[in-house]
Amino acid sequence: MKVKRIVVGENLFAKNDEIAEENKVILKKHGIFSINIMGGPGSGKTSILEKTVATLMDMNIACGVIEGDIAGMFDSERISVLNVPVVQINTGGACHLEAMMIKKGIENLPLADIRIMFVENVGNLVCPAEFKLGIDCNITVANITEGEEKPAKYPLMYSISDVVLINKIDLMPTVEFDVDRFNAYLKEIKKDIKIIPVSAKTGKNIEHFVKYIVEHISE
Ligand SMILES: Nc1nc2c(ncn2[C@@H]2O[C@H](COP(=O)(O)OP(=O)(O)OP(=O)(O)O)[C@@H](O)[C@H]2O)c(=O)[nH]1
Ligand SMILES: [Mg+2]
Repeated sequence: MKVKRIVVGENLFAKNDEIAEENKVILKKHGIFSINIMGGPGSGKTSILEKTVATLMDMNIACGVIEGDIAGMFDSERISVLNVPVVQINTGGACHLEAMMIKKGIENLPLADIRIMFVENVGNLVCPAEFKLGIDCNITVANITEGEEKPAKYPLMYSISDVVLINKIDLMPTVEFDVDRFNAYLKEIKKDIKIIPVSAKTGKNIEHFVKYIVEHISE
């Protein structure tokens, strides 16, 4: 008998890519610039988002946020304090967001009222990079307590990122972190990647990230 072969992974990614394209079309139609924030658990994604969204709101640039977590409402509750529309997606076990989840998030945001849509992906340096979402800009949040070799160990996430934020630089005096080595590993993976060292705690250099976003809104 003839054996039928089904490659599940390929089908899964093809369907995901199709929905990602639909997301892109919907966001473009509404003139929304979208940003996918990835990074390891606890790297400071929500903390950076809090500072960045607050600054953008002060500039009268309306934001919406999709929060991705395996479980819990912790991050969406933190963001909702800023008075911006926020949707919490609980993946129920999946270690990443997929295009269909973003589609559902988009359906629950007031698209006519927002200019920038942030997505905080599930804290993970691997899987989020494998699933296209239909988002304009990928950000990886690294932090100095993770060690400087992480770009070399998790190259995919860094290779698909437009910007890397090196967070927690306020801890520099107490943590051993060789910035030059980190940057060198990163540049090996992606020569033209933008690197911004920040501290979400003190707010240092968050304005550089905001500037990058504002410059890209109209593109
Ligand atoms: N010292 C210092 N601590 C920070 C900084 N940014 C975040 N933190 C702390 O790091 C911890 C994790 O921060 P979160 O913003 O929740 O990190 P996250 O990446 O959103 O975490 P998950 O969503 O769980 O993956 C919290 O205790 C923050 O207060 C920083 O710039 N400096
Ligand atoms: Mg978070």
